[in-house]
Amino acid sequence: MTAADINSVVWSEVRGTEVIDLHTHLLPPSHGALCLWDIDELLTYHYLVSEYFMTAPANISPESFFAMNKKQQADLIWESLFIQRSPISEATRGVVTTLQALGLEDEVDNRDLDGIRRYYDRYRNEGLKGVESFVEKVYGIAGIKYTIMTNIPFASVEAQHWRPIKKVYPETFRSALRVDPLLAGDKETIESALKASGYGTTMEDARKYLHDWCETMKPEYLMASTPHDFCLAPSEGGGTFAGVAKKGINENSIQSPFAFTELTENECNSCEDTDNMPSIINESSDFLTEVLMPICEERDLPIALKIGAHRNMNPALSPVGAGDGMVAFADTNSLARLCGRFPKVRFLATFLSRQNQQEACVLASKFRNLHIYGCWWYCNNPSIITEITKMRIEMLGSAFTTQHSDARVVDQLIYKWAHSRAVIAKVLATEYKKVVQSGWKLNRAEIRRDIARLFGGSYTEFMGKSLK
Ligand code: HDL
Ligand code: ZN
Repeated sequence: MTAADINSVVWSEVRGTEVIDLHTHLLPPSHGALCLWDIDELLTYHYLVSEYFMTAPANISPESFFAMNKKQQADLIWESLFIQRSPISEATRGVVTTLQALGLEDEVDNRDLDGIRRYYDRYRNEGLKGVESFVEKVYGIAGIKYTIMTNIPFASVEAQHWRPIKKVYPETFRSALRVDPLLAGDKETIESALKASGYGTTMEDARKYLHDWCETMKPEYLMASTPHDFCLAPSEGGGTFAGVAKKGINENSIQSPFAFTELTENECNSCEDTDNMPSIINESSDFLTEVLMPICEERDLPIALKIGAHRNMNPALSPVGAGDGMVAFADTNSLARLCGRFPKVRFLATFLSRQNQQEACVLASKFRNLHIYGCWWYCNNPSIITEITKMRIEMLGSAFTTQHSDARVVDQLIYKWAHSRAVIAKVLATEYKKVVQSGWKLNRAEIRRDIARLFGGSYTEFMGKSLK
């Protein structure tokens, strides 16, 4: 194969491979209003809300904006980011990519937002069947084998679709059981969820709660986004969640003490006030070692950790999640300790900080129970995807998963995958040319095999490899 051959072969193979989307916030049409789709949802994506507020006039406050309905919010965002300015950011360009792929070039050329809305009305007017056929169309355009959802049992608005009657939904949506509140020692959320479901609030109750939800949801994996910082509150005693936020380690459950920084008295006091409790994850907490890890081992269920986000950084923008996400450099040693301490548990991990990406590759090459995936959130931009993918190929070959969409709106699958495929294909072509120049002869079948691994095949192999 010549260099020119490689470009065209890699590009066509990347374009043609069906992907497994390891992480999204999508929910199926059966979940009603929780299934987000159409132009007004696209335009009010929290990334665009944040971008809008960088341009909004002073008399539009977040409060007044969030008091508007979706259509009014979308009108403001369209006018500001698409009419008064060119849509050159990743999230605005994504809307253009999506609309073009849906065949709306005339409406886009005419900047005809209401014309675009009329396109979507055609699906809406067919009710559930219309939404299902729209979702099917998007999966086809985006080349999706299946997406993995983010299912949160603590959110009653979602739990109602699982219990008492589990809604039927297609195999193209797989579940992932999100346990953030449990790891962050968010005792109010935990206790109210446990009590609301008729459980007590001991560790044993938590185990039963999690086992039962695993039976209900049959998740591909458990998941939690954890902030970058770990700290160890002085031990306080107590065995229920009431103590989790304050509790130190349970000496019986920790064989080798982790490196930790002792919280000072006043810092620890702040832990008691859940409103101001820092988003800490107590890596030595009883919950982690006595509830979460045992369940992952017992059920041979991997856990996906998304590391490095500070939540609620700007509460004014938080109603749609736009206030989240200070990118914090995380201590990857905590992940190393978890992988080393629980060798039978398989960990999937992705970091929010660009600065953590190289360490993540090193960890993945040291721990066979660790799989690195995706370019998460603020890393999900062409410039960063390029850098991360190149680094991962250099260090991990094809034993990782290049991308996940993190989509919240079904239509976003189109642009998030189209943009990523283009960037990843470019990086791959360069890497293949290097190996050909080094004297390795390649054929299309081998390139197709490697690309299938990078877009979900390595994940499937990792998930199929029990370490118990
Ligand atoms: O924690 C997460 O899964 C993040 O992806 C957040 O949901 C974030 O708000 C997001 O949507 N990023 O793309
Ligand atoms: Zn996410």
